[in-house]
Amino acid sequence: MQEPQFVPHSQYCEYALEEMKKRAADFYADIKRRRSVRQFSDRPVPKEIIENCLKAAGTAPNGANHQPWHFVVVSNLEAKKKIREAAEREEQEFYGGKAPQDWLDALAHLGTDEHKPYLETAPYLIVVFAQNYEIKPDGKQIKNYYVTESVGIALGFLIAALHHAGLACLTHTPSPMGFLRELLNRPTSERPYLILVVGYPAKDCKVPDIRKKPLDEIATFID
Ligand code: IYR
Repeated sequence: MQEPQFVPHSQYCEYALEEMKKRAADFYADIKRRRSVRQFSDRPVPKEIIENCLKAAGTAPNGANHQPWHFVVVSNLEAKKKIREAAEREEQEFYGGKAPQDWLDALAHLGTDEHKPYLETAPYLIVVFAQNYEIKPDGKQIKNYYVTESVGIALGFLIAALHHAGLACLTHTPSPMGFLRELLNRPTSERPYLILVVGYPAKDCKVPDIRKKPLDEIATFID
């Protein structure tokens, strides 16, 4: 067993209370402007921005620090086309009878359907994979822990980082997503988790008129 090694937490930065209050309020004001968009511009985005957002995602807390995620960044048009075609095939089934009526009813206000042109238009598709286990170069299999939670947290960091940089994104989950593993040549130890569509919103982009629940509905304080 490995002995724990500790170093001083020298990067922690404490703010004065007023500053802390302002930072919390400012962060909320900024993140609440974020919207999932389904109309993307094809304007290119420098890869460096995506790389830094991914580095931010990679700092997420996770099970046993195994970092059980892999991000495949697809900007190649042919590859995006293949993903679009496969995703639209799944969605045609979903909207054409596979999805139960209550699910379709729940989605109605978003105006979604089987057409996913943004999978081709947006400059980047970040395909997120969850690693159920890791195969080390010597062939040894390492089990991962809290994989779904860990990848969800990293994805949250990624979405916040992209928004902070000034980009829009869409969390897209064609179901089932098995085709992504084959298309992107990922090992069987990984399962496709989600496609994050990333870019600038289209000039005439519209978003659904929806509300977020107020604090008293999402939180309970026991003082
Ligand atoms: N994957 C489908 C359906 C869909 C499901 C949920 I839950 C959403 O919040 C939105 C869409 C699609 O992308 O159309």
